[in-house]
Amino acid sequence: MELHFQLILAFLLFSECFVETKKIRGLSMSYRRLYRERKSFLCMDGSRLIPFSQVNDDYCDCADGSDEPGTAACHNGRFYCMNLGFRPHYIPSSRVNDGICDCCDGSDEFASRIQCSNKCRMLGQKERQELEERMKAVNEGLHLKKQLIEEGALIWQEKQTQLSQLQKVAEDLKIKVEDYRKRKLRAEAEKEHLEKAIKPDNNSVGDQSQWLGVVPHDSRSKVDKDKSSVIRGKEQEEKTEIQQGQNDPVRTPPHENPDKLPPVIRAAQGAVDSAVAELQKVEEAYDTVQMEIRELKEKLAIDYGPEREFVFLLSRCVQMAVSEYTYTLCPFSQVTQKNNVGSEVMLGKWDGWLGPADSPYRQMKYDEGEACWQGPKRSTVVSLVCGTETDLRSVKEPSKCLYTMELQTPAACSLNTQRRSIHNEL
Ligand SMILES: [Ca+2]
Ligand SMILES: [Ca+2]
Repeated sequence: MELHFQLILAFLLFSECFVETKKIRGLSMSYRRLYRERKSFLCMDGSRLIPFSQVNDDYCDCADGSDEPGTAACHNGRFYCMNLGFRPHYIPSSRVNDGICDCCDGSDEFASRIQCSNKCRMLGQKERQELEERMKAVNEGLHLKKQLIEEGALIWQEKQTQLSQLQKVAEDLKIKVEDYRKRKLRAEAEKEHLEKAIKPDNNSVGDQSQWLGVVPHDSRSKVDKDKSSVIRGKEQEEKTEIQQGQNDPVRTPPHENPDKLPPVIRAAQGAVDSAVAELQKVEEAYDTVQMEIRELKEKLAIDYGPEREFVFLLSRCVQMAVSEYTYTLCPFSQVTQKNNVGSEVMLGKWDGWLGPADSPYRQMKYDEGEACWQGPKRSTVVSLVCGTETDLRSVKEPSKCLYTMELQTPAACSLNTQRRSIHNEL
């Protein structure tokens, strides 16, 4: 009796299994509960209720194809490859029994004229090996990243020191500028004083009258005319003097020759000229230093990542040759393209990070490059990927005037990249 019961049970289980295999073919585990044998089946999109016998009966009943997960009856259906040992995935159900092995476990060709061998284990092994290698690379990258962070800290320190040195130089130059301005004013006052002292009156028109109005307009340096307003004021006076001189027939000298100036005035003029030249020199130096300070401050204001892991890139430019062009990326500065005859085109200046909110350091944007012929200004997007070297991996021009680059660097490695790469595989 008991044996008989067991036989019945075994038969029931077997038949259920048989029914199950037929019914649930092409379904993932999570979907199976929706296909439990009942009287009727509700299409996934809720559009129709059909008798359960019409599930996988090789006739498409549901508009969304959900009644035929295991056959090719619905054009929009999908078949689930279990692929044990590898990655499960869906294929369009039109590929079921089409004579081509699509699932690595061969399950899509269950009633086919061809025999598919199960390649899942082999594929899985290969993939695990690749993944392991990639993990190793990420770990190595993370190790290298630490060194780059240290290198970056030194560069950062250097820039800070450079800034305070430049600021000190600027302060000194500022004092010098003031000092040289005063010197110039003194020289001018001295000259004026001398001029007044030996200026002849109208009654004694002699040789000396020739130098009047000959304030060497042309011999004075250009700078003198352009620089401070003080000088401009003086020049105005002098010009007036010249005009007065010119209007007075007695005083107009025959030739404007500075050599005819009394030596003492000539010397005073020389002193003014050299004071002007010296002032110009220190003013130029001051402007240059100020510009360097501005540029340095701009560099120091850039976001170099939570651990300043990208600072080291300030001292690196990377290159890649693609057909007749050489592309150069100087991170946080600019991107250029040089052709084989040496002419260079700017593909963009550093604009900022472009990555998504959760990982902003995955992309850089360089824009405002040279304009294309009859087109927009060139721009470049650089994607950063984890690698054991800091180098360009690819350069492309996906659309006109827009360039994309892939920069691999250990600085882009993170535990997240590690997780992401695993996630992508599974
Ligand atoms: Ca059907
Ligand atoms: Ca197939």
